[in-house]
Amino acid sequence: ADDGYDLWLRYRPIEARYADAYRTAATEVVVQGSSPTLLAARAELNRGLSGLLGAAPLVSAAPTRDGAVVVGTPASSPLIASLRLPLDKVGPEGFIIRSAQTGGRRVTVVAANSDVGALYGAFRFLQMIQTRQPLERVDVVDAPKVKIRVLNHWDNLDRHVERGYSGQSIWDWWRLPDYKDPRYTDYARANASLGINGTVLNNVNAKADSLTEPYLRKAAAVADVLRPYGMKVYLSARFSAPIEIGGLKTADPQDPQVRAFWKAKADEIYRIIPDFGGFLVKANSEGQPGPGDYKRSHAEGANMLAEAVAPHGGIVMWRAFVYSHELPEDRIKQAYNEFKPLDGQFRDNVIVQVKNGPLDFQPREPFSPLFGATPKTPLMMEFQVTKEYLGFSTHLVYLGAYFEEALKADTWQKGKGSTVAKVVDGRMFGHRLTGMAGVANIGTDRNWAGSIFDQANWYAYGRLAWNPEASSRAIAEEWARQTFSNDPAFVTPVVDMMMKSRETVVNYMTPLGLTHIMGTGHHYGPAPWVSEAGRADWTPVYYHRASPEGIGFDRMKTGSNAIAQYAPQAGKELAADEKNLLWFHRVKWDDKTQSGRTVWDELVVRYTQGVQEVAQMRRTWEGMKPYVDADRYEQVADYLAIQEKEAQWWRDACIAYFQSFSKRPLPAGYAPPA
Ligand code: GCW
Repeated sequence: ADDGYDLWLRYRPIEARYADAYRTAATEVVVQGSSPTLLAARAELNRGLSGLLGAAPLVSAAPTRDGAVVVGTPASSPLIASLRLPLDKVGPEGFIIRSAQTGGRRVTVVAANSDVGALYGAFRFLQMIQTRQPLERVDVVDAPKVKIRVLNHWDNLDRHVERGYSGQSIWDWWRLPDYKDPRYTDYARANASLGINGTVLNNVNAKADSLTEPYLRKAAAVADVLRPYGMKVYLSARFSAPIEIGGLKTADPQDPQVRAFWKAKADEIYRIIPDFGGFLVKANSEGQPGPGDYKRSHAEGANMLAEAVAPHGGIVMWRAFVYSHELPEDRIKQAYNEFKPLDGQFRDNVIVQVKNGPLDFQPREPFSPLFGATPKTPLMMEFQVTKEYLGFSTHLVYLGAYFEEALKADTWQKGKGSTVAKVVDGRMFGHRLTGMAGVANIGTDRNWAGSIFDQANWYAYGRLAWNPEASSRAIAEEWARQTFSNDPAFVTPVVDMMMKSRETVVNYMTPLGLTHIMGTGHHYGPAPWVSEAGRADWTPVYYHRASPEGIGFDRMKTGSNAIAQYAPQAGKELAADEKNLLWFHRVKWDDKTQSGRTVWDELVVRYTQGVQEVAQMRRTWEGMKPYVDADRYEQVADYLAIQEKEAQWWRDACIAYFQSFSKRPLPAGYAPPA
């Protein structure tokens, strides 16, 4: 059955009418060098070309004919060294793919400065065939613009995945380290095909156990599988580990014994995993321990860990997702308030990891005001690939469009064009330590991600981590071609559908800047009426503030003044954008929106539009039946049916609830179905 296991690395035979051209262009695989990474490149080319071209390619030590594909580095390959390619342009992980002549033969060279760069190039070469690009005169020069490109698994040691909608954790801790599930290799291949170069194996809500020797040995076994594919292993560290597994009475970062614990722990980790990447830490957030428990700052906490890993070349990714309900403050202001004053206090191997928005991965949020506000502290982007607040894995929502919106946002912190992407890739303040994290949507489901279209979100995350200025439309197209079909009759409508799907989910869940009105705890369906959720900042009514007078959260000067955390021009633009209306403003039901309709009418229209758009997605998909195998076609079709039913649920529930305040009729033509 075609269950989606192969992701975008399907390598199915290409159409007969193109096959000959590609057979001529890729006759022979010549990988010069024998490191595990280069052997992985050779194996991938073998696998890919065998599938695509219908027969295994010749594998030779040196080119013997036209159409040879020569892969390697100047160090591994005398041939590549002799070509004098401009490899100084592509850094340690980039590559050049170029048509060349050597010994009177026409070849395609895949060259890099490192073996991993060559592997990335091999994947790109296969992708060019998968997407039917011409191979006659190839000249691709590419390199990642961001250094740390990591997945964050919110995977617990008992294999439950927090906010995971695709089965259990793929990390089979019980059978590790002795049994290495072959799936780890496929995971590494998929990530390497995108250039993802690291992974945090365990949940940020971490258990100290993950830092004990048995678990380190298990993590080391995973690292062994991932290493040839250029991926490093990182671990989430529980800040109170010195107490839980170190036998100490405190985890105070100023305590010499605590510092000694972390130093010794880091030394131990690097003995077991010599290329360990470093720690990810969630501290003083949602009940997690942290330096604040000892009246120490986030910088003091982060620096202690950073000092411990520094001698080994490790880093600390310290999350800025902090908030506490004890503060009387607007929750969305807290991260900025805590971290902005710490700018300049972090060690140089610390990078602060910031969610795209100041709240929590909502269908739409303005960008976090921390981006651009810390010239002395590198910030990495944290995107959520798993769709916690966007319909889990049954709703079709292409997040590439979401990620692109966040990356393109202009912070105005150094004048016009100071985009979030420029903060993330380090150009804005000249930072060399740069990064992007994606909270993984990966699990034990055969299709990895819970649905076929959720594979596109993993894919888009990886491509944007490589190049934060890439076009999400181009990425969607690449993915659709590799995953399904190159037929324009398929590609065009499906890419259009993917690109619109983000705005669609905003329409049927949280239009006009509404936010956090999902069911408390699970975050799936609508529950704007919940007024008691244990704490105010988890309560939908706290966010929408609907009343007989109006709706929305005043975050302007007259209210919480969160708007003042942005550069003035950015604040102006955000506040004027109707997409953020109820996020920044409290308005009356009869206030006019840009369409000329009242706020109430506009809400009804948007919710309805969301449902109609899902119905349209279903029709589009029905037209795709001829291009898709039955298994994958049916699953997508069934999920879209769920999505339509639930979009209707969102619409009806939210309109009925908000109408109990607005007391206004539905606009003409917008009555719910009988
Ligand atoms: O989105 C919220 C989730 C929590 C998560 C937290 C975080 C890992 O509801 O499940 O915890 O964010 O990002 O730390």
